[in-house]
Amino acid sequence: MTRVRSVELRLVRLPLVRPFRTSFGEMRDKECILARVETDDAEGWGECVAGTEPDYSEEWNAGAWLVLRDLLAPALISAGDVEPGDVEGVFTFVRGNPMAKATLIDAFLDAHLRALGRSLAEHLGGTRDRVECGVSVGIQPSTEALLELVAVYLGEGYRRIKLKIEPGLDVDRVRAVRHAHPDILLSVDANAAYTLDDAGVFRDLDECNLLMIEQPLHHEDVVEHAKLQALIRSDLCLDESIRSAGDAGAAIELGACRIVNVKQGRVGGVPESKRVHDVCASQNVPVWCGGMLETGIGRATNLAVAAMPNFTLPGDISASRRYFAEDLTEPFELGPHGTMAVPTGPGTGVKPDPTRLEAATVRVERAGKE
Ligand code: NPQ
Ligand code: MG
Repeated sequence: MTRVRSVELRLVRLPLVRPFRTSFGEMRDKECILARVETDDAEGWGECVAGTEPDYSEEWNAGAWLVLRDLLAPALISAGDVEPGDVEGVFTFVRGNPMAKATLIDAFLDAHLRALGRSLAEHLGGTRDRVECGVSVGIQPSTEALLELVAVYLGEGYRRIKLKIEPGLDVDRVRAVRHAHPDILLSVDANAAYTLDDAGVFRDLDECNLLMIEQPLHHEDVVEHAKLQALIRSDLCLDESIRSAGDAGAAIELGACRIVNVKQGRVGGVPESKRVHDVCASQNVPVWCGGMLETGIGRATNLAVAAMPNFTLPGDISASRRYFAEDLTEPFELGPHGTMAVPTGPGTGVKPDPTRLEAATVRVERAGKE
């Protein structure tokens, strides 16, 4: 049991090395909230996966900032002595807002594990010390540019290529990549841009021998995904539609997907991501670790999550240099065979570099006593 003395919120901005375009828009910078939680025993860090606009999800930085500052941080501080298992309960008075909640749930867990000298991966029952890395390739201005970038990433050793698609920029582009690389693990992610009327697109994609098709349809519609899954051979994977272990169990029971993308922030934190992992494992549904172009803080968390045994497919966990000229932590790099080492230090095993953190900071506010 320990008491949270203070919570520091920080909005940071890092330029991306290249723009990242998805079916919902283009990003040139990564902008996110970092929380630093100080307890009686240690400090911990959490990274919020919300973005600058409510597009991927209904949460966004401006809203998450207020939820964190005015509701969640004060509740955590006034809760008195707590353990990691209590924090989700402290936050149930706020409905939804999983990304904001995850920030403090993870930061408190990090502080708790640092005080104990235990790593997050060990705490989660991780069974591997390196994880396989994939890369998510944004929509490119041309097929030629796409082929060039895919070749660069394959040259760096990535084990799986995921292509972002949207209506009109799908079958031809995917075919071209498959033709150039007949044997790679290749998947696509539509970020909810299609409807069941587009089933023909997915029938055509069946010919491309894809590892999976991620979130083709509306973010709230699992029934339609079940209908689409029945029409095609490729495995569907759900991302946006899965916000909890309950959602995962329901989607699997309905036949809406055969693979699940786990993002700790989307499901409300590391503890719920373990529950999603466990539900999927019990149904023999493989999972993999999604990504939100996190800084090194969030990436370290993702690596620990991906060390759990049912994470059997390569994650959207890429090297720091795929995203940023300079990360906030020591850079993460790809090692042999496109794998990355799971941090072994206490908690997430990483902390931001104070100078780079200061340089990236747009805004800071503190809640509670120093
Ligand atoms: C996905 N990630 O799997 C997401 C899309 C994404 C690596 O493809 C801020 C807000 C940053 C939303 C980065 C990848 C984001 C974001 C990526 C969504 O669908
Ligand atoms: Mg996705």
